[in-house]
Amino acid sequence: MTRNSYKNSMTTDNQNTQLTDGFHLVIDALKANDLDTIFGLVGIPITDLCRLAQAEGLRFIGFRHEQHAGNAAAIAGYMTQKPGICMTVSAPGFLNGLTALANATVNCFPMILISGSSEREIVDLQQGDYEEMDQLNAAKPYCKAAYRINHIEDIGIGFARAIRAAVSGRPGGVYLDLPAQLLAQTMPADEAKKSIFKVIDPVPRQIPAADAVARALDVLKGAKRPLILLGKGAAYAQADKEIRDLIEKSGIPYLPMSMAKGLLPDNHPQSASAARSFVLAEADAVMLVGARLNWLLAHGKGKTWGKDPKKFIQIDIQANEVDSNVQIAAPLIGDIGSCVSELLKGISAVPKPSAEWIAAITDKKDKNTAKMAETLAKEANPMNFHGALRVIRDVIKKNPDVNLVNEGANTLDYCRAIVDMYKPRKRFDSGTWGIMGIGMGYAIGAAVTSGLPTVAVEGDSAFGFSGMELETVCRYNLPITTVVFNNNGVYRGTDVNPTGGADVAPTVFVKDARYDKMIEAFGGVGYYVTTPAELEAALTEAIAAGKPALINAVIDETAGTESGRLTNLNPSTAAAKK
Ligand code: ADP
Ligand code: TPW
Repeated sequence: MTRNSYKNSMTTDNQNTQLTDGFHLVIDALKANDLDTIFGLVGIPITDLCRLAQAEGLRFIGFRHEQHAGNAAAIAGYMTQKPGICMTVSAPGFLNGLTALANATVNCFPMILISGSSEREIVDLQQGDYEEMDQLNAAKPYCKAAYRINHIEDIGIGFARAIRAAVSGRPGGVYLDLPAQLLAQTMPADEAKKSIFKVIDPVPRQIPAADAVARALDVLKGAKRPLILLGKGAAYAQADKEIRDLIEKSGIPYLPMSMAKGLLPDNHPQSASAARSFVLAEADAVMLVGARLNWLLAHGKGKTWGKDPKKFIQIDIQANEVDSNVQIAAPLIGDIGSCVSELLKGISAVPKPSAEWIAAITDKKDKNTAKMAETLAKEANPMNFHGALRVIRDVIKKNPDVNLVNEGANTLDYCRAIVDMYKPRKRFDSGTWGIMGIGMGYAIGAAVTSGLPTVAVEGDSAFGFSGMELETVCRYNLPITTVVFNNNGVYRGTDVNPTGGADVAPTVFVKDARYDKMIEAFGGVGYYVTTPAELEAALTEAIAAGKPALINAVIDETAGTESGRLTNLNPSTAAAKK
């Protein structure tokens, strides 16, 4: 198909029947469901599909590597509750996108990875086709659902299944396999029109059972030291007002997980973030709202959770999440908006948390906040993580609409703790896997979806995973400022090769790398800063300009720790040589 033929591709056959084809119906199915943006990378067999998408008014954002296109789609899905769309070529393109699909599924973000695929007859007999791969079966273990559309008549239904699977219940990644032949198939246009439809109520409300609501309220009534824990499921649910009402009407202190920061502003008086260890250890009843008791919460047991047994209430849409690690006293299964609304009806009967509990938390918060303020106020030279993050905290406070993307080890851990968020769904980070490489993909997805300035705070190692997408940022002239915390290596830049050989140590990079020059190669603005004052000036200017920029922030290469706050997860053995 050539460029000029798109508009006229409704061809006529001998009987003058208008025909349409798979290319058009795929685009029609996306449009019918308001899926207006494709993040992808072209090649056989999807190049014409992507061209057609653009010709038909969809936005096509082309990437340099499929993993980042997939990450952009995933974060778009998280922000909108509509599946983000990623489109790739077969075998290698599909596999590059698969990491993002798996990551989306693990994080409960809705997305659809659509990949073209080669001739099934040849693939199934392993006869050596171009980019041969059994993609459907390769995808299955790593996503929520995987489908292939074999016949043009099924395109409408195929998309409906993919959309529903992605967004209903616990959201996740869906793989949709489109064989090259499908795109070329034709059918009468009038019949085709009837086969495409808008999915009705793709995210149905799931109302919790009354007895489960009563059980949850009973646990709260019996609690002396209650705590609410907000996870990214709570942010995703877009029940912001209900959640705020529940917290404020109950008076219960709350802790946001990383991506739930900003659901209520981090300076809210009931936030217990500055007393995190204290409240986790001391609370006697904990209500989880869209948060799993996985490694990020020490599996709900052990030292983190203190000596005395806790009663957990768990609000989640996924029934078998309950009891994953410890017994849940009151499971509340349904969508968060509905569950919280039901709880609100009975919340006035729940006694307010005791004055002692609130006073103990306030005392701890005040002490920890004062300690942190002291650390942040120190003018370290060379600049360290704290000096740089103090500035980022202040700039974000002045620009609360900014999307903040964050990855790295120390860069992630300190930024999460230091930089306050003021609005929901503004913080996007390494999430459930602690994955590196989401930086530019999430930043592009967030900037394209919201149209708002986006700041990516990146460890230098973390940035390297997706750094080539700076060209994408510049090509689409996106309002993204990337701040690279450059300390010359993975974690730190100080390791030495114990043999004295020419190779540097496994964690070490080129010293004083000029990441700021990379963006200049594509027409963006590069800044090189070595002090908090320079960082503040550069970041303020870059956000106001709303244009692609990269700030190379030189950080003391001795600052930080191995694996950030996860040092203890590195295996060690008594047999290791000292
Ligand atoms: P965090 O990492 O912030 O602790 P998790 O990703 O572990 O959060 O947990 C998110 C949880 O939220 C998942 O168990 C998921 O099933 C749940 N969830 C997602 N969306 C909804 C929703 N709309 N209603 C109820 N639960 C939801
Ligand atoms: C896909 C392992 C965890 S954190 C990290 C790596 C490589 C980089 C830390 O260095 P950085 O940060 O970014 O310079 P900082 O602030 O400490 O200086 N591959 C993948 N995911 C993970 N998590 C890793 C490797 C890792």
